[in-house]
Amino acid sequence: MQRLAPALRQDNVPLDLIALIKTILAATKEISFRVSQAHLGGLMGSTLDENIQGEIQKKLDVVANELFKDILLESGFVKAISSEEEDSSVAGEQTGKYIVSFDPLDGSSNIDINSLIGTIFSIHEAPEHMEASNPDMFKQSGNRQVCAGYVLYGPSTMLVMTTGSGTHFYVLDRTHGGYLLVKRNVQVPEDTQEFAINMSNQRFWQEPMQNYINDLLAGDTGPRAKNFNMRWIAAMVGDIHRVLCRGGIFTYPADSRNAEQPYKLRLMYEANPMSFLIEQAGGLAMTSQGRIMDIEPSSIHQRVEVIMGSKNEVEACLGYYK
Ligand code: AFP
Repeated sequence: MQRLAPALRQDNVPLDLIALIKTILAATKEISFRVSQAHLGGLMGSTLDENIQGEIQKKLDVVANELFKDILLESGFVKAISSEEEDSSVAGEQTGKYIVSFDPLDGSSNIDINSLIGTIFSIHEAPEHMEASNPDMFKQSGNRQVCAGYVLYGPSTMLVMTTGSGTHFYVLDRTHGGYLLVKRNVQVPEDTQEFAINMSNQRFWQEPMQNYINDLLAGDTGPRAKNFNMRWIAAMVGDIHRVLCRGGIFTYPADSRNAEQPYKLRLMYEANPMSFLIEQAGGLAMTSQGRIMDIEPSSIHQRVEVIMGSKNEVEACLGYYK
């Protein structure tokens, strides 16, 4: 099995980007260890603080964020970082070539039940002319990502990453301490009989999504003429990993629970990096209005509608919005 750096060199990834990726992965190895020890290390449960999203932070959210932030800012490679757990961007080196957006621990509600969680990251080039303290550097579409990935802290610690030359799977080999390439050029099957959505919000969805899901639920006697299975992990990393492994459609649609905020998932450190991975694996990553990666962001914590996964199923879903 190939080690990470030679695999990246094979894809002609620039050396400074490889160095940044290795820095990110050093943080994930430490987070992986802390996650495995959380019960023993007193890291279960919540803090008393809320993040900018109005969510109570878990102790592990805070630890993972601090680890990620410190290691990235000390590296000298990054001009700024933005995180789900930080109110605004945080300046790094003015000469840093890259900016990194991340969700240090996605799926926080799974922490206390010892279930799937992960770290999601997205890398863009830093605009040279801007000050490191300027959060406008992050207003770049997903199309301009130079690397995106996630690390899933599951039975194996897995890295799934793209630098624009396909989506590849790596596994953390604890015997030598590095990530090894286990699958190159993952392909999402074009068709599927599996969907992922939080069904408890059904009554709040818009009509097209109501109609689409009703037709899936009608099974082989309904208009789709086949039975569908449903899965929901409540951590986008886990749900998207399943879609990359065996196909499926994952959606978090607009809903009317909060009139001011119809979307749940965050563009910069959830939807964009996952879209890059899914598209590089032959899937589609859309809102009901167009490609997620075409969106020009207006703020770091912007939220977005998400419909992604197996190409033919995403197209079938979008057909209900026409
Ligand atoms: P947190 O990491 O803030 O807990 O959120 C996880 C998440 O953004 C995404 O990973 C899940 O798909 C989604 O929320 C789960 O949402 P529900 O609470 O509706 O299940």
